[in-house]
Amino acid sequence: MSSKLQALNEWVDQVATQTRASRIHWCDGSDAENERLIAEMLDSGDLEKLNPDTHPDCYLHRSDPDDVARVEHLTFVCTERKEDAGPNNNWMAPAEAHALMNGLFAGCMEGRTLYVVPYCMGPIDSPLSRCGVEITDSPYVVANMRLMTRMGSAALTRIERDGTFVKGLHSTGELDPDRRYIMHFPEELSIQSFGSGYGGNALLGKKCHALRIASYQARTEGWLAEHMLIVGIENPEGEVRYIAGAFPSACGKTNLAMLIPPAAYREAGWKVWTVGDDICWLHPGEDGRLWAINPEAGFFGVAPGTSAKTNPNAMAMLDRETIFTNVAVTDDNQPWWEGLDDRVPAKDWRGRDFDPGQGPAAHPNSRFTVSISRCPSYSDQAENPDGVPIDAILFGGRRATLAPLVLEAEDWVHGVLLGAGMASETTAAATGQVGVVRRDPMAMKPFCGYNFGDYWAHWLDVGSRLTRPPKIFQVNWFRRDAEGRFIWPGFADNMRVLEWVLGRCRGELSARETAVGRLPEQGGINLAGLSSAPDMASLLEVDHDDWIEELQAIDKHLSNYGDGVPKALKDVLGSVQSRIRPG
Ligand code: SAT
Ligand code: MN
Repeated sequence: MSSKLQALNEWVDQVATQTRASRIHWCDGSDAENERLIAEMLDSGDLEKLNPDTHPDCYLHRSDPDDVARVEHLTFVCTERKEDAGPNNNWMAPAEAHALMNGLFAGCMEGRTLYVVPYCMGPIDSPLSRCGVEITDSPYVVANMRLMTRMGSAALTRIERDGTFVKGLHSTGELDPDRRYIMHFPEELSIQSFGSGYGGNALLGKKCHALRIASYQARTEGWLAEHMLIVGIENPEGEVRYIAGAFPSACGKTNLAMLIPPAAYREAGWKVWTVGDDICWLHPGEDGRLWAINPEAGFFGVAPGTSAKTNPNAMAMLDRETIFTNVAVTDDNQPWWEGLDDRVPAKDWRGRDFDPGQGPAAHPNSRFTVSISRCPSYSDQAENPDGVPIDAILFGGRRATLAPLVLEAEDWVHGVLLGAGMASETTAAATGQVGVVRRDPMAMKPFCGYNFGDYWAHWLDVGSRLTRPPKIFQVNWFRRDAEGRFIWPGFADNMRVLEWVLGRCRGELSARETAVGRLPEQGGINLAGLSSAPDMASLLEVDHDDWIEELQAIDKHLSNYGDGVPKALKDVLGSVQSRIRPG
């Protein structure tokens, strides 16, 4: 097979020659193709079948133990000018990066099949969608891309029509951490990834295309590619309003995206609809609003902590047609992870007999891959080619102190400052130390394909073109008390904060003005039905001394990004600083 697009055929031929691939397979995305691939992976040991009675069509993949998370220190943005990549990215000159990658890819597919994976990010018929082709030698990547994107013949037809696509070249190589690189060439709309089979490093449609390359492309085309969930909230009158929310990896985006409201809300008629859990492309519409699509078609969610209590919708979709990566298994071969229930697993994520002395049974970054259409709260608007209109944007982090439960920005520019100043404790989604507070602007620190200074200027530019911009809020579900316990119950109860947010958007609720932004009035957050009232005074406190330090730290952080940082952002910071007094 080949395509009607000459440029695509030539690229595939060139890669096949370079990598000396033994076979070429053009993926059509069909069930028959998937079944064949799964059978091959069961044979090769890439996959194990899970209990077919409890989990039909579910499989377990065990990664190389050194290949279980994104590798930010080996991820590069290769622009001609170093300033264009910015201090937020590792940079390498394109010529140097190409020379390095050419050396790694030479002959790397000898004896292997080269899969050509055409995919579309976003609904196939949406003008907001963009396509790519991933060449990979990993059947695991093919099976995951089939769940995570619109993959196969329909995407290829669109690519042939568009005449353009993002080129992604991937090989697992030898899975040697010393021969591992994830390279982005935004000016060429191309990605090259070698030496890892892990999600964010290898499923190139996700972070590599839909965030790093797309954010760069979005800047030139006047839209935003963001690390955000998209959720629709239906009120008792049947009106649905949409919220987009940026949170760093492993901070509960998936749980929030498929939240089931607390009983008191459900009884009153509130519903939550899932549009996306990780990535959001935002386009200014002709009506002056911001319209969002989810470029993905599936979830690559964190397994540990997912349970009937924290995310019942996820549990309902994970019992069939799911690929699990690095989870543990019970003695009757069901997938298991910490926080699921009180069973004791038989084998850990590495396939060893479970021994609590050797650490957690499931890897802390173990994942499930499942089609979004299996989600019980899947929104009927998720396939709308126009996207959904966004009323509110949330910027959230994981912060034990300082950041209140919710804080509303005064306007778009102040909201962009809240996003730019975001900080969060690190998680297991990336290799490195866990639990250290780091600045993670718009939760895009690992994913913005260009200089943050230019990125914030672009945010301001997009805002200036909106006559009905969404309101922007900062949220923090993770505040802790003196004993280190979470103060806010989180999960389903985050609905209470969303209700306040939407009440503000509709202009129905008043707010308390503070030096750093608008907070709920006393009693403003609906606590009906909670068995014990959380300490709202602590959750909504604004400690001036802490904030003075925080604003100084934000000032310093902004100045790391040089001359491109918009003056308007520094002016708002200055005006917040001038309002706040010690004590
Ligand atoms: O980077 S992944 O897509 O593998 C997951 C994440 O970190 O959000
Ligand atoms: Mn993510």
